[in-house]
Amino acid sequence: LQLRADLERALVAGELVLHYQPSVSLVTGAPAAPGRLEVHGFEALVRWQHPTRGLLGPGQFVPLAEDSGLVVPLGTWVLQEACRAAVSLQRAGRPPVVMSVNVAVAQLTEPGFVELVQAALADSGLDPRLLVLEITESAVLAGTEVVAPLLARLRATGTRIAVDDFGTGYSALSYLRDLPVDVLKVDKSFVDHVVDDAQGASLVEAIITLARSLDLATVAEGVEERAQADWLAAAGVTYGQGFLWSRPVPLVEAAAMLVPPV
Ligand code: G
Ligand code: G
Ligand code: MN
Ligand code: NA
Repeated sequence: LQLRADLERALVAGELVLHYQPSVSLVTGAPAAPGRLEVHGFEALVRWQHPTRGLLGPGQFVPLAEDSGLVVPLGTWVLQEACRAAVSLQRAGRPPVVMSVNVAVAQLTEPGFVELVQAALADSGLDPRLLVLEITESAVLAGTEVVAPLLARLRATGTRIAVDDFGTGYSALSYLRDLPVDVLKVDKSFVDHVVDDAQGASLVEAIITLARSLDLATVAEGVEERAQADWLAAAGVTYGQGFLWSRPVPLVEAAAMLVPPV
């Protein structure tokens, strides 16, 4: 496939870029200054600045990268770049925020991944506690016995672990008890129905109760409407992320969301 060779070249040529989508605190109440978001952190989301096709979203090439194994070097670049970006924000005088990075299962299970994370932290100087590694629920379910010890080793380095797309894996939930994780990212498909649908609301309430009992933070994904945000805040979801607050944006725009240097 042409795109595969293209993607290999793009990695080397520096055509991949990261955009950053903020998550905001839903629990601390006090709104930031008018027009400002109370940013808890950013999720790094990869894009491909293709020479002829324009800016491609991850949906257009991440699945291909997963099929071809290129997701491993791609993911390495994303991890390193996101750590550097987080540190560059701090060096520019911004308050420290959490940086979340999506990790494909092929990356996680590649020998040396834990060391790679440690090196990315050491090389950038990022505080490990500010790095969140997002693993999809389906990846977790695909191999709990392999994944659990890896997550434990990652967590021992000080990073946090989030279960992405939570609720879409139709899991028995028992895996959560055995997994060293910190955050549940409630999938948009649930968030979409909290306001207008009693059963949808019940589902999210159940997830929140579960998260509380396991001492996990929650992030509601894909929040698009104020009414959803209000419902989620009242229900006790910890953080929100979605177009209501911001789309994923380039680093300069992400920096501008944080309190400027004094
Ligand atoms: O940015 P967007 O909403 O189009 O992202 C679509 C999907 O691509 C999401 O599921 C997201 O997790 C995934 N994705 C974005 N960036 C990365 C990345 O750097 N690595 C991996 N493995 N997936 C990513
Ligand atoms: O699967 P993951 O959570 O990593 O993917 C995040 C994806 O969801 C990104 O591609 C991002 O662009 C998209 N996204 C984030 N917020 C919203 C939203 O409010 N609405 C929609 N439709 N997509 C969103
Ligand atoms: Mn994610
Ligand atoms: Na998700």
